[in-house]
Amino acid sequence: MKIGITCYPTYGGSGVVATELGVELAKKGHEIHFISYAIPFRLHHYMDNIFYHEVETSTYPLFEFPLYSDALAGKMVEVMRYENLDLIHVHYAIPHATSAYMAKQICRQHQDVKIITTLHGTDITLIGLEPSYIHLLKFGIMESDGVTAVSRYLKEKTITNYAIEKEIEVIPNFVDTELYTPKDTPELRCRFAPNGEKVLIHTSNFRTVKRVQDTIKILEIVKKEVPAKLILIGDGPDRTECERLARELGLEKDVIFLGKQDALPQILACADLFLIPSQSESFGLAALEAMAVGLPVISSSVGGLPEVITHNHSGFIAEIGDVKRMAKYTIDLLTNEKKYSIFSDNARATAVEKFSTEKIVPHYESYYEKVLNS
Ligand code: GMT
Repeated sequence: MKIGITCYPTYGGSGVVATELGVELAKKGHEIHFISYAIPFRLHHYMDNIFYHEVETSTYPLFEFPLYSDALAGKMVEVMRYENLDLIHVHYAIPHATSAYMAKQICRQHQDVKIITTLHGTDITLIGLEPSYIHLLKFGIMESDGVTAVSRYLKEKTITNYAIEKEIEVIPNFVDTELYTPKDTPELRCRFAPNGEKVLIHTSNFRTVKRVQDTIKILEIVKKEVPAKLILIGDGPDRTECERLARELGLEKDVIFLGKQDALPQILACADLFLIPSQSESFGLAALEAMAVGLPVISSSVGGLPEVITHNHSGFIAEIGDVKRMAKYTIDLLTNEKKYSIFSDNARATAVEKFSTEKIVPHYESYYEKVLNS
């Protein structure tokens, strides 16, 4: 198939999923055309059936705001026509689904390019509900030839929030379980925890919805019983506040801010436990990547997280903001070697058996076939 993929290319789960899906589909022989404003940040390797088409917006002074969705639609038209695409798969509905709709209409006399929209999270739970976007979001979904959601939770939210009567296929996110694999990395671990401390870890874009401050509050409680360090990977609006909180609690030596990192699989592999105390999370790809390297997860009970983490099996789930309980679960796992090892094995097994690339990518392929034949 000739497949166009549009996503946000920056740090974020939807861009990761879109990029890794494109690369996996290319490995299977499909021709992939990424259409975005920058090269997706996880698109590292050259393959001769992967192409990148950059969307350029005009800087004409009359346009106080860049006309991105129009420029994107224009680029989609070019790629649809000249590369003869079978379908365009857009990740994150706003504004990608409506741009794709516009491009499809422009090309419709000569070709019938199918549009598939994957809903990822805040496109449905937050931004799409804003009055400026709600009508466009609903239209974009209704006019897509196929719609997928990354969790059952997100599918239900879409149906209830927007009163949409549309078939939505749930295709969960996936992880490369060969890249994200348990590894013994004593040297790296020693740099973070030189005195044999336990290592907690969290990765995110440091937006308020992630409640990163809670991870620091959890460390504060855990440290009273177990010597521990906390690694924070990523960057974003709440980082400064997190750094301030770590200083205020006297934990500046124990909370290690690494910023954005490419070596995520290696760094994850030298930790003991992953924390994800989010306010809202449609799936929690970051937790899945951690589980793949064998880290049990302590999470909040929101959104799609319980579809990824099984309470008392691959981790523990607590109410949003209940840092005391999350800390208690953390201490429980860190002080019980046998239990820890069972949870770690369960976490890895869940990633391999339910969410591996090999399990999920064929699901997308068969969904594409279904939409193309419909
Ligand atoms: O929805 C967002 O704000 C951003 C989006 C992203 O691009 O990272 O995150 C969502 O998509 C991820 C990939 O499907 C999911 O793993 C995240 O849970 C989801 N984030 C939220 O629901 C807050």
